[in-house]
Amino acid sequence: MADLKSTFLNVYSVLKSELLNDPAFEFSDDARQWIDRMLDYNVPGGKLNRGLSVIDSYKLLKEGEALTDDEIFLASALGWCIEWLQAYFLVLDDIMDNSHTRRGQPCWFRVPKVGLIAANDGVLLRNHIPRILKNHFKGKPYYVDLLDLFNEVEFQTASGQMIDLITTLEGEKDLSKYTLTLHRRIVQYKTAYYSFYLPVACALLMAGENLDNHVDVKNILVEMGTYFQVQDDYLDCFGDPETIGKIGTDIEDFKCSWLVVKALELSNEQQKKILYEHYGKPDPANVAKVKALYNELNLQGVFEEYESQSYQKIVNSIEAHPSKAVQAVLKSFLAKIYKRQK
Ligand code: GPP
Ligand code: MG
Ligand code: MG
Ligand code: MG
Repeated sequence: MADLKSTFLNVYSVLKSELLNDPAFEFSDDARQWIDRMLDYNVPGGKLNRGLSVIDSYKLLKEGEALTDDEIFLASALGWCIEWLQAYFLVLDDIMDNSHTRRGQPCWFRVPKVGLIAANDGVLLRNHIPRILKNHFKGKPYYVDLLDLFNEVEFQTASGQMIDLITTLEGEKDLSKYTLTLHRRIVQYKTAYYSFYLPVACALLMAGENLDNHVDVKNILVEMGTYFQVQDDYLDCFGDPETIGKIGTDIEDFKCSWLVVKALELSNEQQKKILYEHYGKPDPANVAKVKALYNELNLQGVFEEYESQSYQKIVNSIEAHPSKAVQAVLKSFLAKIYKRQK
């Protein structure tokens, strides 16, 4: 049997071809080609961690029982719905963050002749999700719960994204409001729900579980998602752009990044002055000043300390969970991101 990733990629081709032949729209050749290229450019090129986690989690919840081909297909389709959601968020996030590259290529809106058509492509990507769900899950007892889950998580993400964006508004740039509490709130909503809770929640629904009975699992996953976004903030400045496939813009964008929050916490008055003067300006010279201060404050060391503490804390909460199968799901997810470089 082919390995999991190639099975997963085959399902992408099936789902794409269904969307390209959607009877609800009369495709011209141009339209079909546009969607085809837009999907290939934005959907399958990432690490696929979120999508693959649905299949992994479902397997672990089944505790060693062999999955049928149908179950593998369905878990993969749900995984792809999350990858579609992620593609939709990233296409729009890159416009909002004025980013340059993503997954080692220009951001979609920067591709010649795409520009702000990318905004509509984002809307289309988002609308593909309920179409995939309708095609493959309509008769299932958990269909309504799936729709509700995707809607809730999208709402949470857009709300987190809004806080992320309005804190950076021109004229209201105020570093004194950047605290760990604000940071936590932003990342919990903009990242943790869709990246961590959603894949496991999809697997739980497929396994016939009621999500109301798994609030403890949700809390652990939100903790993991917070840790993941701290890594993302760290890599934005200290990661290798070749490896992470994107060039950081958090300093220029005046983002409430974990790094600036820590820097504010650790700075003396004179160092704070440097931050107030240079943070959130587009000029590379200003960015360099901020980065030099981050080095002076040894933020790499501070991050490493955070990373091991946070990891240990999450492992402890996982091990306190009564179900061994759920523990395995959570541990497998955590192992995928611990000390990641991309
Ligand atoms: C990641 O933030 C958050 C998202 C991708 C959610 C976007 C939500 C929308 C409703 C558009 P980030 O900007 O730090 O991610 P990256 O570093 O990958 O650009
Ligand atoms: Mg962003
Ligand atoms: Mg961004
Ligand atoms: Mg980032």
